[in-house]
Amino acid sequence: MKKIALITGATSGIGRATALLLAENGYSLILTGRRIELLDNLKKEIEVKYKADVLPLAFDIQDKAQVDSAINNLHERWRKIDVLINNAGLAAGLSHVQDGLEDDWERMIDTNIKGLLYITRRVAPMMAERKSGHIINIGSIAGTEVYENGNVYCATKHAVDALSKAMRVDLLKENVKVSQVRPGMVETEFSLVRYHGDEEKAKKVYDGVTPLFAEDIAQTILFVLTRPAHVNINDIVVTPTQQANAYYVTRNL
Ligand code: NDP
Ligand code: 8X3
Repeated sequence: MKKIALITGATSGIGRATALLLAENGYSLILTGRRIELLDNLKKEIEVKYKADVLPLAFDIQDKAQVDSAINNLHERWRKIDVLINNAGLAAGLSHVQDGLEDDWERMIDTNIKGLLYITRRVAPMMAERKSGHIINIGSIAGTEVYENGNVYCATKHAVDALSKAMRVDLLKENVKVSQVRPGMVETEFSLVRYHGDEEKAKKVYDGVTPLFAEDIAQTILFVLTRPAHVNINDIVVTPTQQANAYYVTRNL
């Protein structure tokens, strides 16, 4: 039987690229995000290209009731989730803490921390019961570094780092692997969302740099997933060659 992977935030960027790569590698997929038309288009693309089964589930991960209904109503054939990729997330705004927008803070905290927890709370018990599973959390280099104006986003990714470590301990006896993949700069919709749709500012982030592409992180996720049963990659950090860490980027300008 094909393995089932649930990927949150599959409508764009890293989640979308991972969906395509896992489909190519024989997985059946539960794909989530809020933009249902993008999920439906991706389902069609995957079915045509890879003949893989796809279940699109549109819901807002910030809303516990929506998460509940999506997971509790899963048909029996989709309940044996082998892989959970906690990818949905965002940065909103870049400003000093004294100038920050509370709505942005709440969206980041509710999505990156609480949303990740809501999904995990519902999927991890099914894995624990079967004594099998693999959870991959998408953290960030901002999960161990703090840069000016990044305050709350960095805090949410520090939380993902802590939760990844905690989940690995708590699920140890259940034979559920927990890994964290922590990217640096990846060109996706990330910067457009961070700058509230300002395309010019978003483009500038990648000026003079060859950034990572979503497919690079998808390949990393596939590597983490395909280690032998006795091997777990706890944590993996990936940056563009032109980025050393959150502070140092060299640009060809
Ligand atoms: P994108 O903006 O391209 O994708 C984000 C995805 O998250 C979308 O599919 C979006 O779907 C989903 N999402 C956001 N909010 C919600 C919500 N409330 N409910 C459900 N789904 C939601 O960005 P990336 O692919 O770059 O981001 C993926 C992850 O990678 C994030 O956790 C991000 O923090 C992390 N990351 C990104 C880096 C980068 O430089 N790009 C670097 C390090 C980490 P929809 O809008 O349809 O709901
Ligand atoms: C995204 C990378 O450096 O913008 O998590 O925080 S960074």
